[in-house]
Amino acid sequence: MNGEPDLLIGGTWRHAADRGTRDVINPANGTVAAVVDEATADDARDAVAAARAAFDDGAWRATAVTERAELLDRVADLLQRDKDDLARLETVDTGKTLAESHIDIDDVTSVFRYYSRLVGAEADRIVDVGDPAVISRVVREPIGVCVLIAPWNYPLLQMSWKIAPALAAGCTMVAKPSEVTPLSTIAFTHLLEEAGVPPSVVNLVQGSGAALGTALTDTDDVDFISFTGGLGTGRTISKVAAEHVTKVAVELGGKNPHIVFADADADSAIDHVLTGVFLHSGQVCSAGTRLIIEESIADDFVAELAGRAERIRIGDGMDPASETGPLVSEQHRAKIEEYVAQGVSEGAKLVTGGARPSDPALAAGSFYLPTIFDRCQRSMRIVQEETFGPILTVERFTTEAEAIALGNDTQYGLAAGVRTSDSARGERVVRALRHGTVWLNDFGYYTAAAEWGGFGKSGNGRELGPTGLTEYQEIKHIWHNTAPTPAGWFKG
Ligand code: TXE
Repeated sequence: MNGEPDLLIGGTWRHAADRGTRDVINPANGTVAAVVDEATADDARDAVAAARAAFDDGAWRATAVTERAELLDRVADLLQRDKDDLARLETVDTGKTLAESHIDIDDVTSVFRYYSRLVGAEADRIVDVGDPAVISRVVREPIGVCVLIAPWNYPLLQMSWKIAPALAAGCTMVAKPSEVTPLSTIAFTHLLEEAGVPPSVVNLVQGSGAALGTALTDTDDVDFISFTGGLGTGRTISKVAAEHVTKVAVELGGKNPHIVFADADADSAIDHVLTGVFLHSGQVCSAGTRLIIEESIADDFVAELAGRAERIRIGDGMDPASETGPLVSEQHRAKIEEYVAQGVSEGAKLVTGGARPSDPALAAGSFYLPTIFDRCQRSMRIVQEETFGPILTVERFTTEAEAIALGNDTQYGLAAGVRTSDSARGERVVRALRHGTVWLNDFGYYTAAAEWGGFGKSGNGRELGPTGLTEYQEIKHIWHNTAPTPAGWFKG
């Protein structure tokens, strides 16, 4: 960063082979926040080769589980020691408020603590095969070399969901943060070294997915690819990996319904719908971007919501007065503007927003107003496609069956919210929704101990929870005959 080498390959920090760099932009004001090394495809190939050699060498994967668990705890301690610095980097890079970034670093810490405890408690499974001479057991072993590709909305958090279980399992890895937001991951990789991660176990490259993707994924040297990002990229990676029969886990975002029945607690419903969609300016894979509301309360609810949306304080994430920051980049704002124009042309009713803020103090940043479209139809692109910005669409229903049908009417299936004071109905609707996480009378919360991932085109595989560790493991059945005798099948 800023002249220091940023690529960690084979235990050595180095610059890009062609000395290429990238300006990392602070989206709150358009200034250059840092200049980082931009890896070449050859750098990425070197990183994969280093991870391969470190795995095949066997020393890391043979470390005692207790040793790896202690290492994860040391990482967690260092994260807390450097929390303020890491949070500042995250805010400068993504635009999110400093308060959110602090929460992110605490969440990253809890992921390391969780996998430390979980891997330390793992036990082999003994299988009774009906022969007292045979000890049959099922053990878990590291899957091998992992490529970990993260997006820009929760840069360190998303990366931690991959690195923590990969280390816990005994894998080696190449991490690639988003080229838009690499700063926290670079700083964090230094912490991993400080915590005692052996050379070549974690390798770090940053650069554009288009330039590095082939080197990272189109190879027999990688055993597992964990990717979080857009649907199109997830498809590309899955196709390439299929050629090599490489295991892939992909988390590809969502178009998440928030269903509000007329009997829901109004105050918390309005508050959670607002937070669910406008937190981090909507750049959240589980953002509740589709309000699906019972017709009888819809007019009043939307009017109240619009008033609250207009009072959200937008500004530089470093300013403690800001409640939400800018979009991650000018390019991303352009995409949001296209979606808003599309919504208008499709006939949705623009209730509020739909523009950049008029405050001249925000003119240099990629800010956009919280936007609400009422009277939306399920066929509209703004209802079906992940906009990944501060856009809420409103659809109305009159029956429970209709609410469920609307909630499931998406190619995605990452998350959903249901709000009702009728708990029997709440349970019925929760079970009927085809989404990976469903909140009943709450929204947005998660824990390191529970699985995260999607149905449908939100992806394959799960992160977090016990399954988030299993993804990084191969399962081996060991059959040990302690008193061998001839099988006696062939008589000659
Ligand atoms: O994602 P990309 P983008 C959604 C959201 C957003 C859209 C596009 O709707 O508007 O995706 O965002 C790397 N081989 N989500 O374009 O390109 C890339 O460098 C290997 C949802 O930023 O998918 C980055 O590190 N890697 C989401 C990562 O993939 C490749 C979070 C994600 O970038 C690659 C972010 C390739 N061929 C966006 N091409 C979520 N699920 O939360 C790109 N990359």
